[in-house]
Amino acid sequence: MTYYEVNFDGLVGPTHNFAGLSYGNIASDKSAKGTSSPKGAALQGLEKMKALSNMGMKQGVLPPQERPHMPTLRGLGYSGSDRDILHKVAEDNPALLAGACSASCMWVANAATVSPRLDTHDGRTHFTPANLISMFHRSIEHPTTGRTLQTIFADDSRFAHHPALHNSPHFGDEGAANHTRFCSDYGAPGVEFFVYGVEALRKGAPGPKNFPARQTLEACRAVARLHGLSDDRVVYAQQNPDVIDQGVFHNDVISVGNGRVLFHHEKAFLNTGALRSELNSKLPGGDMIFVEVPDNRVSVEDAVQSYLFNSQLISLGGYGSNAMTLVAPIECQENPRVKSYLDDLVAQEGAINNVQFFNLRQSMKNGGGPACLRLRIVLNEDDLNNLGARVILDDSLYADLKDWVSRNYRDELGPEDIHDPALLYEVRAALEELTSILKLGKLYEFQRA
Ligand code: SUG
Repeated sequence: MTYYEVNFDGLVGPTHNFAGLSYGNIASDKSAKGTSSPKGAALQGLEKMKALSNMGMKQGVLPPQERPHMPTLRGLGYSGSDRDILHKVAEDNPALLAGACSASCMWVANAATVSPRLDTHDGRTHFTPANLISMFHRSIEHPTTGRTLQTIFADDSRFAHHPALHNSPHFGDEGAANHTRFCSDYGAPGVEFFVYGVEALRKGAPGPKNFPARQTLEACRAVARLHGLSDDRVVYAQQNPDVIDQGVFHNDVISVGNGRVLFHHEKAFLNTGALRSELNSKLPGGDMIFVEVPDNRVSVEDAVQSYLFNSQLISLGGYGSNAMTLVAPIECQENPRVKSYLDDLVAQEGAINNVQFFNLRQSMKNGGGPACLRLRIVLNEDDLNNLGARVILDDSLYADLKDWVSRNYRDELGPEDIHDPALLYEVRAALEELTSILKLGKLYEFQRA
């Protein structure tokens, strides 16, 4: 049976805005209080999905969440009508309202960690939604994320769903942004690679000094245990704390992997030599290929500015052909040092022999590049035929979603606009329609009330 790596992209939600909510994420900080374009953002994301689908990739879509999130505000003690609550929170604590309004669930690389059945103890594909405990606005995502994944991957003979890890900073988990699976074929057992920022329960363990380490070793180990991965096919590696302090808040800002290839910056990890030999010794059926980008060609600053490593690394024409394509943000084409490095990389005709640039500026302004927008899930034909919703992109779904965005999204959203109760009603009407386009049933709390 053929297995595919399916990219599920987060559909950008109607409240996409620039609130400067993520400490340690330089782009989010720089864009704070600017005016966003929710419609532009959603269409940019859809164009990337369509382009990948046209390239022959299997492409899925994950729905946005209800924002502002009224259950969060009610849970924090606000009461009355939705309109009263929004008015009161805007007056009391605009930062809280901004957190409850963020469309951050679009970055589905942080939605969950997924281990394909080829790697797990019970032959099912396992999902653990990320608790995203480091940032308030993201910590409210996981209950809906879990429900969404359970709705789509509903067949419990194929799929196993775990709740998010403990709500404690010691178990800070940011999902697939810090997890990569290497394999010699998507349908063969692989080695799962977990990258953490700090070992939280060990006093004096190395970690960043300025910005938060969002992922802990304890969280990585817990996910591996829950998914039933065997120790001889898991590798844990620590991110270099210095790069976290330079704005690398997730490992997918400094490295990306696919198949047997790890494309990474020279300074990405704390102990590169050790992780290389461990990956090589644990990868079933083959050797790894490391493509290391030297600091004297692309500095960490350039990597963070251009999001070179937040590219998707994809195998066109299925796994096996060595030709991999890098799906990169347009900022990489505009940065002369990154562009020159990429020109040389492609000219070498090594593991990565093609680069395609995409305009995702709306997402990029909040620190979300091509790889942040996608969650990779290895599925076979039977899995694809047994999904619980209409989420695989084809021409007709693309047309429906484009039409839905064009009719329901605002062209612009300024910092004050999120105080407008009309936005909540627009979002709900849009999501109601979306659940019927995607055949998701009553996914959202407001539909169940
Ligand atoms: O968690 N930005 C997101 C970006 C996530 C990127 N994901 C990956 N690297 N996989 C974050 O920092 C900014 C929202 C704001 O400032 O309005 C934000 O949440």
